[in-house]
Amino acid sequence: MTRYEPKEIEPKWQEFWLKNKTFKAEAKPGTPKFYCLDMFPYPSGAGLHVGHPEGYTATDIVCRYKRMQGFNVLHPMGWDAFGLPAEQHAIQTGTHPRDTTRTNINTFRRQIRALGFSYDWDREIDTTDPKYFRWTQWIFKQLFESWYDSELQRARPISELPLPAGLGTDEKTIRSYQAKHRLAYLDEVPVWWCQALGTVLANEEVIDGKSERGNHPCERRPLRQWMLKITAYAERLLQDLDSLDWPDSLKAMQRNWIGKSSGAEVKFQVEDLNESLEVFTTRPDTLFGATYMVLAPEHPLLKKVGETCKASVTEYQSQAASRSELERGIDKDKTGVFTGLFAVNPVNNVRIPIWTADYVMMSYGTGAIMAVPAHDERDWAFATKFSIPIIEVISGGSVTESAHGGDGQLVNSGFLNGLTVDVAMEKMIAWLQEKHLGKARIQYKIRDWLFSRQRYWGEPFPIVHGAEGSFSLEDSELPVTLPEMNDYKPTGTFDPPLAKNKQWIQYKNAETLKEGIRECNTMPQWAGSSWYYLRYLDADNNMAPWAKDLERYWMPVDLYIGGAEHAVLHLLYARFWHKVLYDLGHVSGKEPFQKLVNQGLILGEDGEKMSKSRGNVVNPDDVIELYGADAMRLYEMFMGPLERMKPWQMAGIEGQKRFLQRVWRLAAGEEGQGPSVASQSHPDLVRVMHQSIKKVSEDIENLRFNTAISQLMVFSTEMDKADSVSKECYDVLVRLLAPFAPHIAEELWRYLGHKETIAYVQWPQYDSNLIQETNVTVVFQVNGKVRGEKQVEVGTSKDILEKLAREDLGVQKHLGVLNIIKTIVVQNKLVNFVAK
Ligand code: ANZ
Repeated sequence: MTRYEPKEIEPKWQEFWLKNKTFKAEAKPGTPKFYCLDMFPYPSGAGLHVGHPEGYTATDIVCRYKRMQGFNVLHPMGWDAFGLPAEQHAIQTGTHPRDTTRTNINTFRRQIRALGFSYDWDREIDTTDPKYFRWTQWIFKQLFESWYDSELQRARPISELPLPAGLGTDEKTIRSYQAKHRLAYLDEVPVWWCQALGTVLANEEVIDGKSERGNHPCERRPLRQWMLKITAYAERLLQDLDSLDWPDSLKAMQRNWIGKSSGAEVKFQVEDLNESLEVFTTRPDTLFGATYMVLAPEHPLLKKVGETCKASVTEYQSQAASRSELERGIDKDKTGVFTGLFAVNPVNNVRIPIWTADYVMMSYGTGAIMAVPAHDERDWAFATKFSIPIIEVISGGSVTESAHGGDGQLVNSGFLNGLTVDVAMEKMIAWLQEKHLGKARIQYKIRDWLFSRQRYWGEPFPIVHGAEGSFSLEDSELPVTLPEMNDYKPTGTFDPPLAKNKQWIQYKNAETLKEGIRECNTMPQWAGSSWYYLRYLDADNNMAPWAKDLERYWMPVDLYIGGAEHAVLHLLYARFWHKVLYDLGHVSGKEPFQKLVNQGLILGEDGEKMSKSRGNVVNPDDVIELYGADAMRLYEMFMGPLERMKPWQMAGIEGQKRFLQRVWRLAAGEEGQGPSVASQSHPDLVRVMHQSIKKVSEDIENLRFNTAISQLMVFSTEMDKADSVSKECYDVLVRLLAPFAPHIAEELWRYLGHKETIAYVQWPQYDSNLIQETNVTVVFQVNGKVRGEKQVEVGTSKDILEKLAREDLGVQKHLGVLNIIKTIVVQNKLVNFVAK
């Protein structure tokens, strides 16, 4: 072959790697490991787009580099393949979601392989494969069979849950007590019901009261759902963030989502009813300023509202039900109605009215607040609108004009008067605690994870509902597979599609004689992706989800790259499951992903987000056809810093192709005769070579691929220009290029006379003595402005530098008639004349 023909060499090497299992990874105790993970794709019908290979190329470069550095690298790929589109396609066409999914996976696999990534394909996983989801069900079982011991701060087997004295000993009673404590539990919760999709959606799947997918209206309905007790892990999920090498912005998003607030719980007595009302407040110091209370419209106490106010309260409740919490939270125009009830402020026995208003959410704190209009903006707006008294208790603002949320001294506050906010806070909590009227409380915003979906195409739950309560199936009964159905449509009722299969839902075990009705919901798509990184460790294991020694060897993930859209949910869910597995002794570390990086979005040529409707989607197949996979890989990395958002420009790939052609001509020769080798390179070229090794290595370590590629360009240009180039120089160039453009590198490695794959050839080392430049450019300035420059030998003396500067024509012109009052000389850098 004489010319550079990516179409010939790329498929050839891809086949070679596959056939020889070049990238097969095996645990080698004693050898340093590197586990590098990509966020696995959802294999959509549209196929790969150029955004996918961005992250995959980045990890691939690091993996190939690490292998050449002697690391034992694990680099797997798989498919996050459950999800709505395949099911909707099935509803429309009758094609089984399994078939659609298989077709899509085949397309994705072909496209990914065409980019030459160094995956260990023997570890490929598919979340919809019963061999995989058997273990997703097994993990669900672990959650179901555990409770959280808040004293020991860890999950424990449900059999170890202490039962209260006098509970009774029959199975049904015990099961019903345990049910409330399991990490996976059933609860009647207000959920988002979407009539059009025929399913319940999670909070995060509903935006402004509309489904994220399809933009259909949704409403709040109480429904029995599987919940996972992620709230029990809130503090650990928060604390352990500190130990992770993740972007600060991402950690901040997780912290926000967890939303920790410290404050107090305060008990108010409700007049005429033999009941107390508890509130959560972050400002117990302002208790003397509480002039009314607010119940969320869903608060149970509203059932006790008297006849006079009943009608208006009920009407207000139904109005609030149609609004999302987000909307309710940000609405400036406060609404609400008086309940007719009064409470007594425990600090001064003042009688205050109880209202209901939708700016208070049932899902947070206790669903009720003490309102302090002088110091809380929302309360101020509300009190002003409904003419409720505003009592200042912190000095320093003017509360007739707006709420004063800042610092100050306590006033109008009895035993707190004169104190600062911080001190008053502590003193009030102590006072409440002593009088048994309240106590310090930490509150988190994070909610338990709504874990069931009314869909067909998801993992069935390994759960049966029997006469004595719900129980999980034996490990030997897993996987619970999906029954064949010819109708995937939602039932239109709250029943999931699986409930239509009357035969499947009947469960009876001939051996144990246990019987009941199978759980008909399926798991959300998050389930499979919450632990896939563990299955890669031991993808074919039929006895266990993974072998423990393999987990100990490979985990944690050393580098995880994926899209920023997964900053919160996926990463939080996976961390949560990992911690549960850690508590139960199934994994050895507390956190799954040590270092995480988000790649930036690749935009269309028009600078807009790529989308089918805009018609600006670039298909990798087309790019590879025109320029080859190596050029595409280089281009995606050359576009700009990995984390940055950047527009695609087809013209940019041309440049990469030309660069590769130059390298080809150098190492393969114009006629394919091989490189022209001299016994020694010119010292200048040797220096560039060592500089390149250093720069490219450091840049890869820091994921600065764009500048690494620039350096490779500089190096190849210098080789091109040089009269004599040694064999070593060619060898180094090709090795440095190998992680970025592996196909051409393998091919050229043969031209350079080597027989083995370049994948495991040692990464070149640089000699720091040879990096030093012998010449430097020194700049000459007049009053700080550069007026000239000169190449001089490194270490040229100050005297000579000053002399050279004075001789410089540019300097002379700008000095003119001025008098030099000071001369500053910095060796190897500059000469500056200060002149008047
Ligand atoms: C009295 C008070 C006085 C408050 C004051 C604030 C300022 P974060 O930081 O979000 O935790 N609150 C409590 N539960 C609520 C609910 N379910 N819905 C809406 N608001 C609720 O805020 C906690 C504060 O938000 C609490 O402290 C409470 O108002 C309100 F000068 O109590 B505060």
